[in-house]
Amino acid sequence: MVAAKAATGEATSGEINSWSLHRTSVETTAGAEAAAAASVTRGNQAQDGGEPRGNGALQTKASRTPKMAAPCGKPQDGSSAPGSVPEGTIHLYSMKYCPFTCRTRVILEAKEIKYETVNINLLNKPNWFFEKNPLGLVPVLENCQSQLIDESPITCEFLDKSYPARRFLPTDPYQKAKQKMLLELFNKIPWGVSAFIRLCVAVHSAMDFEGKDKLEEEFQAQLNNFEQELAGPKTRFFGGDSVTMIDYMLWPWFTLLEPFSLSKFLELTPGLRSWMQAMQQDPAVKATATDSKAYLGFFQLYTQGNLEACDYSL
Ligand SMILES: N[C@@H](CCC(=O)N[C@@H](CS)C(=O)NCC(=O)O)C(=O)O
Repeated sequence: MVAAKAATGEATSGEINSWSLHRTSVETTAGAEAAAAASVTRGNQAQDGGEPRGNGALQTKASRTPKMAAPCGKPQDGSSAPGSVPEGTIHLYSMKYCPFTCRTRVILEAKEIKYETVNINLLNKPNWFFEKNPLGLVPVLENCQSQLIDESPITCEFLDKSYPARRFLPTDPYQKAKQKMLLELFNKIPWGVSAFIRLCVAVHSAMDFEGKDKLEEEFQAQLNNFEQELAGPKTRFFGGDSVTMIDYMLWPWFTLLEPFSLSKFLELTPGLRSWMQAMQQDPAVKATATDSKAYLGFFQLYTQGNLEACDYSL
């Protein structure tokens, strides 16, 4: 029904603008363009009481129970920015499946901060989002003073300092430096951050390709390095015997092992395995967990450039 409506071209010119932005970064297909229109139509439908989706759909998170609501009056459509941030809350510009955003979300949850999620369709970004972050990347935080903070580790440190009731970054300068060094290591190593995702996909999807054995060896070696980080001090978590910032910074990538069927690589790293089990018990981790099936559903659409991807299972 939605696609049929989209095919009739009922989108407004503002909505079409945001498609043009999309065209600069992602190759579209006719199917994907129809999907773009579908997402726009759904945004309009949301204003009439349907479920708000990406491109500015506001999701209020006032407690641990997720709840869809429109704190600024009504859900936003693809072309208009959400209203100003009410006092006592904070906006998180997000994409459900983004591991960087997961870092920020898990800290918001762990600190029980009241926040509102603004879902951004990263394959069909609204113009106004570039005013929040000229790079067009999520996560971005916006507080009620209209201060904008991006880059996931910076958003997390900002939250840690602004809401100090429960601190996750060590106050001891050396311990803090150690956490930052470990994060840098993670960012730099071949499987760090987005390379990690590419590697997951390569190992998962290609049955056989040149260099696969070497890739798997490298992957295992890097996991072993992180195993040593735990084995050396014999602690349960990377920063000691309770969860700290570095655990939350690394966690989102480890959650990808299951959807990409890479958990077998943990057979040789018992420390990492028990770290993962301990992390899975953490209430903030539980509150932000994404179902493996949903992740793969999103990923399949995303890699096809399907503009519905970021809305998958929202
Ligand atoms: N270094 C940034 C990376 C953020 C990032 O790459 N986010 C991705 C989503 S997972 C994004 O916004 N991509 C949109 C794009 O590349 O256009 C951080 O740590 O926050």
